[in-house]
Amino acid sequence: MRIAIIGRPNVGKSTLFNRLVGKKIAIVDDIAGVTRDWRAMPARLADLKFEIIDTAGLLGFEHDTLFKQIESQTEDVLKTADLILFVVDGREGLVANDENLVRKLRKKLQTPMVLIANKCENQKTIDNLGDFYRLGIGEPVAVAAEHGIGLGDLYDVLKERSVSLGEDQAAMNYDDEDEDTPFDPNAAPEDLSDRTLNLAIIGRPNAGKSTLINALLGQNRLLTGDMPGVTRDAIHLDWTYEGRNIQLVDTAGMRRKSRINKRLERLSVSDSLKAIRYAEVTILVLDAQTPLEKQDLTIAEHVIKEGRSLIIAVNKSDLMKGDFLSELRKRLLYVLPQVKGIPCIPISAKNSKNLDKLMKMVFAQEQLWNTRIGTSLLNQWLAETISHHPPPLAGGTRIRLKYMTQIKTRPPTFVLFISKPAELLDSYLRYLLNKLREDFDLPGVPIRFQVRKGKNPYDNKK
Ligand SMILES: Nc1nc2c(ncn2[C@@H]2O[C@H](COP(=O)(O)OP(=O)(O)OP(=O)(O)O)[C@@H](O)[C@H]2O)c(=O)[nH]1
Ligand SMILES: [Mg+2]
Repeated sequence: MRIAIIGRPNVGKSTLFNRLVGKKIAIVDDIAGVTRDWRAMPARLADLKFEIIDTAGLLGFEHDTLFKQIESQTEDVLKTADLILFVVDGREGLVANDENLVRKLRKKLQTPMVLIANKCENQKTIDNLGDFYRLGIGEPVAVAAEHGIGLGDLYDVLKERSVSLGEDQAAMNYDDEDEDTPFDPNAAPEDLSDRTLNLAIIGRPNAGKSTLINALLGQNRLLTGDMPGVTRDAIHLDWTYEGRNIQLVDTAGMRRKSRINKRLERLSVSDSLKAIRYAEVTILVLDAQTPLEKQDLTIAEHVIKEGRSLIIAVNKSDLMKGDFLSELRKRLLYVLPQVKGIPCIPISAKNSKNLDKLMKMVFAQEQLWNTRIGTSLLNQWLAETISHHPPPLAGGTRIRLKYMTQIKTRPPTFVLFISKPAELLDSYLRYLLNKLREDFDLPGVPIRFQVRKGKNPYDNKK
């Protein structure tokens, strides 16, 4: 069963959505019009499982340039719903826009509606709900989403509706990731084709992130616009590309911290940061007209620190003339020296240009991110590398690098056992890392190096 939440701005739709999903997914703030793009998530109420859709508040935005887009996208998703929860503000009472909205919806859809009166934490509010019958969509279910009040009554209504829909309660998938088998660096490369790839699209405001996702999906799913800050919530979208399941994540553009003074923008940015943490591959979208500004680098550094795979898409290349790319690639080596070989691809989201190439790169980087290097090969390499370029002396004695092994992938992580970790110079470690990247062909992959004191832990002889 697919259930959509709808209503005027600021009646508490996203709060109800979060309550039913059981997590604080949607950004909630006490001003009208926070939510813009709609989103769907698995939800449950006791034993009832369903999909819940949060939508932007309609009406009251007549002058907003985004409003036409919001309206048409909301309409698209409402057509796919089995049931609509029409939310009103019980405390405020019936207002004209509630009636206008019901009328508008009724003209377009026959979908059954349930009336939800939110913000009913007081008995007095509940006693005054009489007016809402005038909406002609039945008895209001009194709830207070913020406090979890009235969910029992909501359950009864939904249960009844789900029975009348003939719904079988097939469990919706909650994606509980990751088996905890011990890591084996000598195992064969993992087959990734059955995994869902989590791909986050990140960047500064107005770089064209949402436009890019719309182009990939081939539909107008996300709001776009020629002003910064269009996207607010990170939006997860299921997509299949060349047989591969992908979860695309659109994120709010991230500005410099010092420029952010509104609570709402802070919430949006922290949602974007969270999306990066859970992503496997990230596409950093740059605006070709102003590429690699300080903020772009801050975002890229964050991705690298989180160990996510990074690809740079230079967007709006349709506005550029000549070879703007080689200069950019040169600069990239110099401004992000910690990861050599980050792929950098010119695209035009607006004209759907070069997107296949971009996706090819996504899969290639994902594969590299999952690289395993067998232990004996790695130690052979270590011995050779050391003999070509020995580590520096520390206090007159040579530091001995004893053994190296990979302890995980995603990102590739290596442990180096050495006689005196504190004395190994960063510059030598950087040398090893770059050499490893070169010799094992790992361009653009974040690689982690841990240094530990000790002998080869697998060598029991001594
Ligand atoms: N010329 C040109 N314009 C583009 C391209 N991609 C996006 N745009 C325009 O750039 C503006 C911003 O696009 P969005 O997709 O809304 O940008 P965003 O990165 O999602 O922005 P926020 O959600 O505010 O962070 C819109 O006016 C787009 O039409 C492109 O490839 N070429
Ligand atoms: Mg956007």
